[in-house]
Amino acid sequence: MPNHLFDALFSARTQGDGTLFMADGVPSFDNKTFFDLSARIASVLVAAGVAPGDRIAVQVHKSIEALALYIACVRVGGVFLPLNNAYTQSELQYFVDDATPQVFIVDPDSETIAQQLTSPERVLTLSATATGSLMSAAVEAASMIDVADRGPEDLAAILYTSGTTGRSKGAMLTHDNLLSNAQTLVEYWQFSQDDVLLHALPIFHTHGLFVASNVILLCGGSMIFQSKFALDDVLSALPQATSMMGVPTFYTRLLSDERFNHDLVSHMRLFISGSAPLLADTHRQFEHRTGQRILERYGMTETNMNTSNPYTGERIAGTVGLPLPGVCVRVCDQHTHQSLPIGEVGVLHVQGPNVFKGYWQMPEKTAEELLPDGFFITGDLATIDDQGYVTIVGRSKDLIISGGYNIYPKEVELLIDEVDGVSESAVIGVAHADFGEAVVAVVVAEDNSGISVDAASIISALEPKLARFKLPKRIEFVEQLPRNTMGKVQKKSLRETYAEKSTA
Ligand code: MCA
Ligand code: AMP
Repeated sequence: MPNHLFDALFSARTQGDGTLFMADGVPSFDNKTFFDLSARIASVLVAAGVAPGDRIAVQVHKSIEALALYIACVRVGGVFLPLNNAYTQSELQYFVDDATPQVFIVDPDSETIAQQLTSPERVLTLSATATGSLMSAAVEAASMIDVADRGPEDLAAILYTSGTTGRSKGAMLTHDNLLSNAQTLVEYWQFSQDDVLLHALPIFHTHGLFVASNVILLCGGSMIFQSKFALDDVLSALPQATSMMGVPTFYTRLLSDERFNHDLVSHMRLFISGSAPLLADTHRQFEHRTGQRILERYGMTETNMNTSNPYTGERIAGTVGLPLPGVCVRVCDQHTHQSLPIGEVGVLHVQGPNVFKGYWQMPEKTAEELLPDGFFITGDLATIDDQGYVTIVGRSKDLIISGGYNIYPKEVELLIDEVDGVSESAVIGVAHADFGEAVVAVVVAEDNSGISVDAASIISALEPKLARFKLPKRIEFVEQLPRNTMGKVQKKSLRETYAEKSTA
C-alpha cells in the first residue's frame, strides 16, 4: 500500500546491499540488514496494538536500533514521538498524558518509571546496546511485509517544543512536511550516495532525526553514527567523513583543539551549522583554520528547515542565507502582521510544504501562530537584505537556546516560584563561551517568611522536575526585580547586569 514517506525515503534501499552505517572506516551495517530489522520491529509494534495514527513515544539512547524503530514507526503508520533523554519523570508525565501513546519505549533502566506513567502492558524497552523487550521480541518476529497506507497529509511525528506559557506544545508534522524538506535539502546541499555524514547529534530532535538522518536515507549515502558529541571521537572519525552537521557548540569545541586543522578536514565537502546562532567570529575562525566556510542554515521544530546559505554561492557569516526552494519568508510587524520594507527588523513569517499542521490538541495556540494564509509566525526577529539573505537579529519570544537546546524561561520561573521562601524570579539567558547562552535565575526571597533559601536549595527543588540542561548554571539573589512602568520585568536590563559574570 502507498506510504508517502516510507516509499520515497526507504523503499529504494530495502533490497540494496549498500552501506548505511560506517564505523572505523569500514561498513558496519548494510541497508538490507537495517531494513529487515525495522520490518521486524514493525511486527512487534503491530503485536503491541499499534494502528495507523497511534502515537509511539520513545525515550531511548541513540543507537542504530533506535533509528530502525523510527522507520518501523513510519512503516506501521504510527506517529513517532521522540523524547529527550534528559527529561525527568514529571516532564514525561505531561507528554504521556497529552499524547496518550499506544506504546512507550524506554531504556530498561526507566522501565519502572514508564510503567507508572502509563499502563505496564504498553511499555517496551530498548537499551543502548540493543537489549530489552523490544529487541528480544524483534529477534523472534517475522518481518512485516505490508506497509501501512499513509498519504502526504497524515501525521508522521509529533515533536514537543516548549511554550512561552511554560506548557509544551506538540508540533504535528506530516509525511509531506518531512519528505518535502528532505528532498529540498538533498538537492540544495548536493548530498549523494558518495556522502558519509558524521552524525554526532541526538536523534530526538529535528536536527539529528530529520535533517541529518532523512537526508542520508534519501540520498543513499551512509553515516558514522556516534552516540553523542565527544571531541576525541569526532576528531578521529573526521578523516572518514565527507560531511558533518552540528550545533555551534560542536564547532567552537572543535576549534578549541589544535588537532582540528586544515589537513584533518581538507577532504571534507561540507560543514553545516544550525539550531542556534553561529557567531560570525566562529565562522571566520573556522575559515582561517581550515580554509572552509561553514554553511549556516535556519529552521524550527514546527517548520523543519526554512533558509540556508547557498552551497555554491556566497555563504555570508552572521546570516542564515536565502529561503529554501518552495519556502516563502516575510518580515512583518509584530502586532499588525503587515509586511515590512526590505532591511527593517520585524518578526519572520514562513510558509511552504515544510510548515507543520498545528499543535496537538491546541487549536487556539495553532490559530495564534499559524495564519489563515498559511504563514507561520516564527517568533524570531529578522531582517531580509536586497539580495534576499535573512539575518536573525533576536527573538520576540522569551526563549534561551543553550547548546542547541531550547529552554523557555517561564517553565523554570514557575518551578522556582513554587520553592518555599521564594517570592518571585526571572530567568534569563546570558552569553556562554561553550553553550552560546546559559540559563541564569534572578531570585527575590520572601521577606519575613522565616525560611532561608539559597542557590543549593533551589537547585535541589528543581532537580526532580527539570531536565538537567534546563537547570540554572547560576542563581543571583536581589531585593527586587527591575520593572517598567507597566509592571513588566525588564529582562533586557537583567541580561545587561549579569552578562559580565562567568557562568562556567
Ligand atoms: C548538556 N548540558 C547542557 C547542555 N548539554 N547544559 C546546557 N545546555 C546544553 N545544551 C549539561 C548536562 O546537563 C550536564 O550537566 C553537563 O552539561 C554535561 O552533560 P553532557 O551530556 O556531558 O554534555 P555534552 O555531551 O557536553 O553536551 C553538550 C552538547 C549537547 C554536545 C552541546 O547539548 C548536544 O548535543 N546538543 C545538541 C542539541 C540539538 O541537537 N539541538 C537541535 C534541536 P550536569 O553536570 O549538571 O549534569 S532541533 C532545532 O533546534 C531546530 C529544528 C534546528 O534548527 O535544528
Ligand atoms: P526549535 O524550537 O528547537 O525548533 O528551535 C528553533 C529556534 O532555533 C528558532 O526559532 C531560532 O530561534 C533558533 N535557530 C535555529 N537555527 C538558527 C540559526 N541558524 N541562527 C539563529 N537561530 C537559529
